[in-house]
Amino acid sequence: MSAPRRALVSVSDKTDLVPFISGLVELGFEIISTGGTRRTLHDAGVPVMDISEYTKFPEIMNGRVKTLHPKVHGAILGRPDLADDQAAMAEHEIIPFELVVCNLYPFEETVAREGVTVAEAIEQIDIGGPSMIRSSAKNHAYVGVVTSAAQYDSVLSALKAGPLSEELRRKLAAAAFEMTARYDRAIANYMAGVTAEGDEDAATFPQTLSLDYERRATLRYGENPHQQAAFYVEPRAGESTLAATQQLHGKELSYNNLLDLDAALELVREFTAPAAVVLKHNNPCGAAIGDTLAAAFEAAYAGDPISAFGSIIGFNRPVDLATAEQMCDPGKFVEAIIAPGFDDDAFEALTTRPKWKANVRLMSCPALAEQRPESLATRTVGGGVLVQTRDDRPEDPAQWQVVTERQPTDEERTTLDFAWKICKHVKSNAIVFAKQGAVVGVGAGQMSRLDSAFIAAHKSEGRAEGGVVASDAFFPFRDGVDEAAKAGITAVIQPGGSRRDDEVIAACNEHGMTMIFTGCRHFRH
Ligand code: 93A
Repeated sequence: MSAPRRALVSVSDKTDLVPFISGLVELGFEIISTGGTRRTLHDAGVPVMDISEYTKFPEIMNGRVKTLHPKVHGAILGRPDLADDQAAMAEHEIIPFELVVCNLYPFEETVAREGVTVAEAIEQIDIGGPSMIRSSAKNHAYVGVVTSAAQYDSVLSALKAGPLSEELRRKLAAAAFEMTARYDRAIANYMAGVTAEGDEDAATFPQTLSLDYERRATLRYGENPHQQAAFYVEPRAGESTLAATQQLHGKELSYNNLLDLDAALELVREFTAPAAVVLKHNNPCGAAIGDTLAAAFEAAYAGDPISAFGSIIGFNRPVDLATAEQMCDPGKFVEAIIAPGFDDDAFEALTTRPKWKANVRLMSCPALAEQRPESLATRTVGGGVLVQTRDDRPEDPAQWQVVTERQPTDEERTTLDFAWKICKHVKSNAIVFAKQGAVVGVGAGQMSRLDSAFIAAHKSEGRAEGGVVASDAFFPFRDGVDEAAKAGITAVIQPGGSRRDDEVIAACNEHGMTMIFTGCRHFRH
């Protein structure tokens, strides 16, 4: 008589377990389980044998040792068609498992909870489960290993058609090793945090940096059509991140779209008043706040309508019909829009009226206004990764210093504050001209601050009269300020800290300008 078909089942997360295991029983499987799993199955009327009945060894130490037994691992690792293994199995009354169903103690969920002690966390480190999973995955030539409820349906239907194929067993094994690797990475990260207590550097920057991201999508191409690309996301990405954003409509997102959408998201949530930002190549070419979203959009798009053609738009309020109508204007072309949501009539307008209606990507991020969860910003360099904390220190205008003879007017102060927020999101050297809550000229990514000032002045096309300028880092010479004065700018905001601050302050006083030092630089390389 051939050995019975056996499945070993030991799961912490019992979601969808009963129908799956009932299906196995119908196919003739005998089920062997650990304490809690056995109880769940037994209570649901599924015939099941306790693991200790098979091992003849009780679960001990409050469950710390329940499956760590040679009769369990022999039954998983044995190769029934090998003479040596066969002899060992016969001698020790080991019956092979065809299937192992196991998921692990919820370690990550536990340490994510507020106020969890180290002892509680340690108790949630599963030892027996990963051992069984790794044994099964190693011996996948004979054993199918199921590590997630998401696999139950496909495994059961495959089994209904016959024994699991080599290909499926291999896929399940790969998924199993992926899972245990992540599980151990989470434990290692937690332990590194525990041992680093009091050592701020080590607490922020773990000894080993694991980029444990999941592939969300392969993209049509990268920055250019000859480059391949994919989008990976953190499994626990926060609600306010690009990863949590839903595409409601439009063409497939490109690599560059994703970059610009992220930049739009980060920029627009700087504002509490209704705001619109217009992004091109990762820099804002327009941005504005207004009494209404439609007014903000109109002013933002008007900042640089030529550059705005084919742009990515970000809003910090759900898009309403009035704003959508503005965007549908025949002279405008929008690639993608990100907002906390879209009113029904606005959605209808954007997806039926403009020429670009079929393609425009509509992205919804309901939690857009919330701060991005604390995380590190990474960037690759040849052979390595640079890591820094985000440039998200809250600004405190109470600490800003007016360094000129003239104090800013209320209107100037509001626009200086606005321009300073924009400036932080512009590639260095960044110069932003703004007026009445709207950007009128941006000089981005130049190798000299003066060139950025020239460009901002050129872009403002005479509209900077009475406006303000923000500079992401100090003016090293007075020339940048002189250039702004020529364009009609009356107020300046910048970090200060140059050896020639005196020269720059004197220039402002000469021009009758007012200037604020923020004491905080916002380079963006
Ligand atoms: O404490 S353990 O590391 N020791 C073990 O021998 C062991 N065997 C299975 N944890 C162990 N398990 C885990 O118990 C499984 O990975 C599963 O998550 C859980 C199922 O326990 P129960 O069936 O009692 O609910």
